[in-house]
Amino acid sequence: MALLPILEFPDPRLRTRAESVQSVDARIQKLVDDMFETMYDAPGIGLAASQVDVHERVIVMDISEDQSAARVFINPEIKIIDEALGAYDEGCLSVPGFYETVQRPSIVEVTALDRDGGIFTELLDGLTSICLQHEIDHLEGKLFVDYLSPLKRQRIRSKLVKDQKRRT
Ligand code: QAP
Ligand code: CO
Repeated sequence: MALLPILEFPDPRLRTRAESVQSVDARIQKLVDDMFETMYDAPGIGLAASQVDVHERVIVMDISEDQSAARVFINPEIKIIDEALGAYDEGCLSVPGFYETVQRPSIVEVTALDRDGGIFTELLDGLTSICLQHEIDHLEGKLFVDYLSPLKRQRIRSKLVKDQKRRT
């Protein structure tokens, strides 16, 4: 297993639209395992392959506190079941140190492939639903800061660029 470097906003590579996975083979399974290691190390609750500069439709998630609820979504498709929006203070490993309220539909149905390539359909609510929608946005090149006002987004951008310059 390997820790993968995480791209940070405003890196333009985060704007890439990810391609569908054609076959869930050993290469994809290794990517999934490396993504879990990277997410748990951070620590985070969700990670899209786009964030580690792999532009394929792979997401890992674990919203538990003890690494007991690992989930994999490959080529996820969601259907909004309830249009009612819920607000959640979202963060992102690609936007470290910032949490802002975002509104999204609360209940979705997802169809995806698992780590073995098996297809499943599941109704999701709560944080799992919010997190999956956030991660699917990554696969489209979209970030949670895109839902904020231009002023807030610019402030976050400036602070992160400054941090990134300090580190290099
Ligand atoms: C996405 O985000 C998410 O700023 C997953 O300094 C989060 O795992 C979706 C993290 C909340 C919905 C609600 C963020 C770690 C982790 C940071 C994460 C940080 C260290 C974020
Ligand atoms: Co994110």
